[in-house]
Amino acid sequence: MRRYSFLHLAWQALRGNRGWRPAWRNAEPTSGYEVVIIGGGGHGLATAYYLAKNQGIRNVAVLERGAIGLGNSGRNTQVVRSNYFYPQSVAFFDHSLKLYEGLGRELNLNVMLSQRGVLNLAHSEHDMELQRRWCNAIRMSGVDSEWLTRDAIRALVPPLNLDGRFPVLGGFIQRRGGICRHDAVVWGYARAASSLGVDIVQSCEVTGFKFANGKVRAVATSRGIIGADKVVMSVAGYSSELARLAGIELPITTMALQAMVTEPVRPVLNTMVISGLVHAYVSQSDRGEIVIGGGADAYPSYAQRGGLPQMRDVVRAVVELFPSFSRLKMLRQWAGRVDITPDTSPIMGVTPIDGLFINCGWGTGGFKAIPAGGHTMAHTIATGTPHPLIESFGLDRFRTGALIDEGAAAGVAH
Ligand code: FAD
Ligand code: PYC
Repeated sequence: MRRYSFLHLAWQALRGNRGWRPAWRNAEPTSGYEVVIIGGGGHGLATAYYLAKNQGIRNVAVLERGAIGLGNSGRNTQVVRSNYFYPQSVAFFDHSLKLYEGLGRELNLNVMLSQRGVLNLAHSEHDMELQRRWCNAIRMSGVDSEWLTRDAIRALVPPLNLDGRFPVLGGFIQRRGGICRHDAVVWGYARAASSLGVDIVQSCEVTGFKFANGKVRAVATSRGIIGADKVVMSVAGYSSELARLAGIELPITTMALQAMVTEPVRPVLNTMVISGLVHAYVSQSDRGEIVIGGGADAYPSYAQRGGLPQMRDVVRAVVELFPSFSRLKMLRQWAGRVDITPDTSPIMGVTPIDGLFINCGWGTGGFKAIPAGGHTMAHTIATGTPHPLIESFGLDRFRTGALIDEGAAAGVAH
């Protein structure tokens, strides 16, 4: 991999930028691999990278049915944070945030991490009570979280209307939380994995599995049969459909989650603000656009577009909270298919089939988990034993009942 550096940038500029090489190899599939990863989103690519780098397993293919990063990993609103409720979740997501903090250097690509803080608003005494408990729970797990008074919030977020239909009584902030450029994360992992020998195979859809003696042997794809000692499913909203081809029923519901951006304006908002009551959140992108999102559309769907009622509700809530934003023109709206579990926590680890692993159930919040998801899944695949940080997130919890109900901390409603 040619390292990106200031000198290299200057040299390319002098040559009229004609010397850039593709950042990763667009590989042709071979007849077989030690590990096949299905899904070229952030999780699949990060898993490939850590398999190659940390576990020394380089005979790996990432099979992507379209182009890498065009699923949810390229459609999210880029929020990173580790302010979950239960200790297992805080430990996992803070591991991810710490990896994000060093990711630009690790991948030699600027992932534009901006730790501008993630602020949750409390609109009633009930909200205040629950959010204080949540804020304390995060602190008791050893992660930063800070209670803010109304006045502190007023100073931090000048355009926020604290006295409107949804009065703001207080809130809590994770100052290490923020925004990170989603495409750069995908491209960075793809480039680094490819340089370590991983084959990234695009336009290659997995359509079935081949098993022998209870063990996975190969995957059937739109480009033929590809052998594999181990296979990982990292396909987000398609997880239940793909797992069904392997005879596994997943407790996943797929829904559309949408987001939108306004025209760019000068800097007015330097914090990511989220309101669980009205199910809406906003941040300002580096380009100046106001990025707006809310909860998932309230019905199962595989359509990669959102419905008008949800869009209308989210915009209505945002202009109540930020009246000046009502003057902005909306530029774009889009949606992704999100994979939602009953307890709003991910599913990571082994499956009942020898050699078949799973990474899914990220719902509305798996972008922030990409580094830790890849890191812990690589360990799990290499050793056959779940990494300690993901032991509680196994598929078997839906049989044992040991659920980790992160519904309230999942960021947006679903
Ligand atoms: P994806 O990126 O979706 O990748 C899965 C890939 O699998 C896709 O590229 C797909 O084409 C491929 N695939 C599917 N089936 C097959 C097959 N049969 N064969 C081969 N390939 C296949 N999370 C946050 O943490 N913060 C946020 O602010 C945030 N905001 C969001 C906003 C929106 C609008 C959306 C939609 C999601 C948001 N998320 C957020 C969630 C986050 O984007 C996802 O949880 C995360 O990107 C999932 O990554 P992934 O790699 O598992 O899935
Ligand atoms: O998981 O933090 C999150 C999130 C914010 C917006 C969408 N998901």
